[in-house]
Formats: sequence, structure tokens, C-alpha cells
Amino acid sequence: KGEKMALPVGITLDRFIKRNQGAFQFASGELSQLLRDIALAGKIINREVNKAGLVDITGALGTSNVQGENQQKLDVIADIRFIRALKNGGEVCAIITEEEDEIIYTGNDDAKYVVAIDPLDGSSNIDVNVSIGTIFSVYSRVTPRGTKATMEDFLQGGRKQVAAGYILYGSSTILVYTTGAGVNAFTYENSLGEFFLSHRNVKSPEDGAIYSVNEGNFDDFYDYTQRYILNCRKRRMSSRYIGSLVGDFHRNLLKGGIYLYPPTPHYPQGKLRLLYECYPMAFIAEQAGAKAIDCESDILDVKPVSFHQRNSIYIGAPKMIEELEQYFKERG
Ligand code: AHM
Ligand code: MG
Repeated sequence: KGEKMALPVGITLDRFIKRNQGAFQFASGELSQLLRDIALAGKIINREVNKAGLVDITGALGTSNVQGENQQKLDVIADIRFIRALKNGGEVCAIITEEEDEIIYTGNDDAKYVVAIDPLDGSSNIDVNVSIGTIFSVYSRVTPRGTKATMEDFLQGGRKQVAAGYILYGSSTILVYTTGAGVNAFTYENSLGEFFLSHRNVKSPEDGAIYSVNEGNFDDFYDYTQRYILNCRKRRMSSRYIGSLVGDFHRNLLKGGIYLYPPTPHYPQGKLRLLYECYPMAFIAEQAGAKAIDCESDILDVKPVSFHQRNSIYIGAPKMIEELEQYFKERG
């Protein structure tokens, strides 16, 4: 049933969504349309990313985003493109993005959904031709349709997501999403301008041999995290870290691995943003049989209090996360 039904090879994302519409919470077609709008934004951003070296759109714009980080031009472009696609699509009443402080109203107050996005994650990699990605998370609003969306619509908690996904602009562009009925991945075919189903019902390996962490911060980690990493080294696991969550997560999901962003003095709550980085990745992870935790609970159970709140995250193959949990338990 749902997204697990047998499908022919070569199916496009549009057709896949249409065939699975009945499996969605409410089969009104609104979520289907929203996913298509996100895919369209992804295609546009893919085009911008691909031509980034040709025209003068990379490099710092000279402004900084609400979190004081260096905002790259391509981040701004992706932000604008995404918002525009969701506004035109009509299924979203409000958006929050990593790039902006306040709620963005689309003008479609009748629409049912709100979306939290990181339009272009991995900002340090934009200028140097390394993989970057888009991350998105969708909720059904709790406020009545026809009214203005509020904070409450966005602060429902990770378990209330109705869809989540990412688009990785890598050696190829791939869109991976879940609506709570498994995870499917669609690879972009440039010449046809279509995403095709390439990885059906993605499942994380039970265990893995890759660990992804910024080891430059090693001395800042708590001793139990350090002990876990030392054990990874002792077992001669592969250390792989791009510095783009989407790329690191995607590789680990397919090959078996763990991604860690622990708290540091610079980022006492961890660096990644709960609403549009941790929650969506955790939803996908759980749907693929992987796990996502901080040192207290499952990521999806972390209570949201503000739009841009940060959270530490450990995400990956279930056995690796369970082993890490043993180290957490040993902490004083
Ligand atoms: P960004 O939203 O500014 O791009 O930061 C998020 C990124 C993640 O994609 C990545 O995993 C992490 O930050 C890398 O951080 P660091 O450079 O501290 O290792
Ligand atoms: Mg980000």
C-alpha cells in the first residue's frame, strides 16, 4: 500500500506522487501539489547551482542573515526562488526559512500547509563546487484556514510533520522525501527536466562503518562523545565529512554511517537548526529505519520553542546510534 506499491521502472516524480495520492493523510491533492511545487523549486535551484561558476552569483553578498552568518548570493537566490514557487503553487499559507527571521506570508491564507525550509544548506561549500542541499519540512496548520498562520503552526513538534525531504545538488541532483509511508529518492535527468524514481523504499543499513563529524572540534566534545569517536578510530572506520549535512546524511543513509554534531563552546546547543535541519532529517531517518537522537531523547520528541533554535544531533544506522547511546548512559 501507499508508496510501497509495485511501480514500473522509469516512473517520474509527478506520476509517483499522483499514484500515491490516496495514501496521503487527506487525498485532496493539496499535499501532492505542494510536493510538485517543491520539486519545481528544486529544479530552478539546481539550474542556478549549476551555472554558479559561470555567472557572477557566487561569493559573499556583503550582507549577513538573521543569525549573523555570512550569507552567500546563491543562498539568497535559493531563498527567493523557493518562496516564489511556494507562493505561486498556492498550497502553503506561510513559510519560515533559515535566511529570514520572521514568518513569510504567501498571501494564500486559505491554504492548508506551512513549510520550514533551509533553501541552501552547506553554505561553506557553495563557492568551492562541493555538494550542497535544500531541506524542507511540512506541517498541516493548526490554526483555521482563512486566518493568518501563527508561530503555533510551526512549533508543533517533529512528530507532526506530514512530509519532509531534501534535495542534494551533488554529482547528480536527487530529491528524497517521505510522507510517512517510507522514503523514496528521485534522480534528476537534466535533458528531460524530470526527476525519476531511482531509489525505491530506501532503507538504512542496520550497521555501518562511516562516521561523519567535524573532528577539528574534538577537544571541545564531552568525554563520552570523545570516547565514542576514539572507538570509531580504533575500529578503523572511515571518517567522511563534507560539511554539508544533506551530502553527509545521504551518503550515510545509503552506505551505513553516523553523522554527529555535538555541542561545542561555540555552539552550546549544537549547530544545526531544529525545525528545518534536524526534524526533517530525523523524520526521513526514522522512515528509513535509521535513528536520530540528541543525548536526551529522540530528535522528533525535542520540544520546539523558537524558529531558529539549534539542537545537537546524532543520526544514522540504528546499531551505531544504539552503541552511542551506551556511551551517553555512562556519562556522569
Ligand atoms: P549552514 O546552514 O550555515 O550551511 O550550516 C549547516 C552546515 C551543515 O550542512 C553541516 O553539516 C555543518 O553546518 C558543518 O558545520 P561545521 O563547518 O561547523 O563542521
Ligand atoms: Mg543550514
